[in-house]
Amino acid sequence: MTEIPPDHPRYASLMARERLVEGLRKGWVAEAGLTAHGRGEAFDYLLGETTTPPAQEAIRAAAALLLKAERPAFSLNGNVVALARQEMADLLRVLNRERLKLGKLEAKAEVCLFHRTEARIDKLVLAMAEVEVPALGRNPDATIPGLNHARALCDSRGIEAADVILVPLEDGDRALALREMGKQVITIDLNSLSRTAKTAHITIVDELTRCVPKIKEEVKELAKEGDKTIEKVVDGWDNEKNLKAVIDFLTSRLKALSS
Ligand code: PTJ
Repeated sequence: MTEIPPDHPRYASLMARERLVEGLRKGWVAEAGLTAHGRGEAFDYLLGETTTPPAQEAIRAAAALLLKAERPAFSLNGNVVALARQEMADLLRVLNRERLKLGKLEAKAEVCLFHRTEARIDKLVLAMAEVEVPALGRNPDATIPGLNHARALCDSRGIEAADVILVPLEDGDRALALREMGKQVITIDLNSLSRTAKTAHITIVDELTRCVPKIKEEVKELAKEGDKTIEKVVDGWDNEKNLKAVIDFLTSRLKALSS
């Protein structure tokens, strides 16, 4: 890994790149994952590399839906594991602790890849085991209808059984296929114009590593506030309105910068 000085003004961004390049070397990240990251970075730059007010609302809605769900699942790909496996593990632990208190089933984690190879699945399941998450994905026994074989494979105890699925950095096709299976899809995608962003029930337009700890904090907060608030947040959610608010934020920011 290239040594990045912590006082470099772009330290966080450069470290994220290093984690992905390292992930590619380890066989976690698909080659296309680097391009996907570059696209995300560009949108983050335009948004000011900050969690915008509409993103904060989406984070709260996502936390509420993850608490309300009967059988939530997290879908993990190469980029997500390389960038944020510890953050995802922490979120899963806190969510499951709160769900247990509510008498609900635990959320599952599953490695599910777009550019699927068995070698990558094995390495990513192992990478999650290192942060104490027993991720599914090694023995798929179900498929996501409407997708070609390899990228459709999933586990009947995880993604197939889930009513709510958190799929960060997802491809539009698969997000749609999951929605058509009747699932409520929560995504994290810096591109508010993407098909995934428009397809999901809740789109968090924020950077993955920045927003996952915030989802965790909202899970804790909402669990304290209780069922009524959770219901109210879920029922009041309007994804289209929120995506428009993100675009308004971006437009105002660019206008302010150009004047
Ligand atoms: O590991 P695999 O084989 O499952 O493949 C994973 C990738 C990401 C390569 C695959 O799902 C893919 O091609 O995704 P897309 O269609 O490029 O979509 C990824 C989306 O995530 C893009 O819209 C990016 O803008 C966005 N994105 C990239 N990095 C981040 C991000 N959003 C939030 N945080 C990021 N760090």
